[in-house]
Amino acid sequence: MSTYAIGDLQGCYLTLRALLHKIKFDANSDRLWFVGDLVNRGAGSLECLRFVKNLGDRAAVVLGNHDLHLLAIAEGVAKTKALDTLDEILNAPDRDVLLQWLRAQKLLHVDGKFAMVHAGLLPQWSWPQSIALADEVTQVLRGKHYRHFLQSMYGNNPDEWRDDLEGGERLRVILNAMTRMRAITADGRMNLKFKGGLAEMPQDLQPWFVMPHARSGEAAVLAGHWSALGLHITPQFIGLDSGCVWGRELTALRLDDRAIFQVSSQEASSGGNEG
Ligand SMILES: [Mn+2]
Repeated sequence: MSTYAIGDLQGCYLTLRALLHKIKFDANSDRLWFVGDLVNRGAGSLECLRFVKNLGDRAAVVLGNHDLHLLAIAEGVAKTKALDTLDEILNAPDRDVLLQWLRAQKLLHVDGKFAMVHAGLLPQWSWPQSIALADEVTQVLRGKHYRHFLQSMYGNNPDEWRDDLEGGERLRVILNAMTRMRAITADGRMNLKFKGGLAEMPQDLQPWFVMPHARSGEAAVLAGHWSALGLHITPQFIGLDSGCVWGRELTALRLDDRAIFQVSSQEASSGGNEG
């Protein structure tokens, strides 16, 4: 029995099947973690969503920005963007069951030596605080006012954490850090525009995960969301988005021994730009 953490699917169902074949996935005993962005940009978003949902408690999932975007479109509080490939889900006979399941997923998953979040954690947060703040958003998403939350989640401000933030601003900062952040300034402000690789990063920015901190206790943080970073492994941080939807690889990390498995994209070329 093994547990594997898998990078951003973004609808790359054919590549997911190839990766599961490569790791000899045993549906009866193995477990799969997904770093979020199950859907969008790729051609197999509906199949990805159905597959992961059907794993039941053999899967652990955290929400990504594309997953939340899907929920907002489905509720009529956001519009489909030019590159979105979400119509197949929105028109599916089982859409309500799928979307209800998706909305109930967490922002942060913690289990033993690993914690998983789609984008990142702010350096101002203690580890217990990160767990509590992720849960604040989860409870709102699972609660009766979720539609209002999905409507108010868009936007880049405030760009930094304060303990006295309340309401929509408080939830937006938590959500932006956990589902969109890549780079941060030395004084802890999120820069939500930069999407490039480390070599292109402006001098006044740094990756969120190099900030000095003790924020994840004994756990190493697993994240996705940053395809230009690619597979990135340090003792305390592992970035798993290796750009499958952009024609590169889909990655699985076996948590038991940190073995890495990769397959090349099996998708028809999307021809789009990374973003
Ligand atoms: Mn993302």
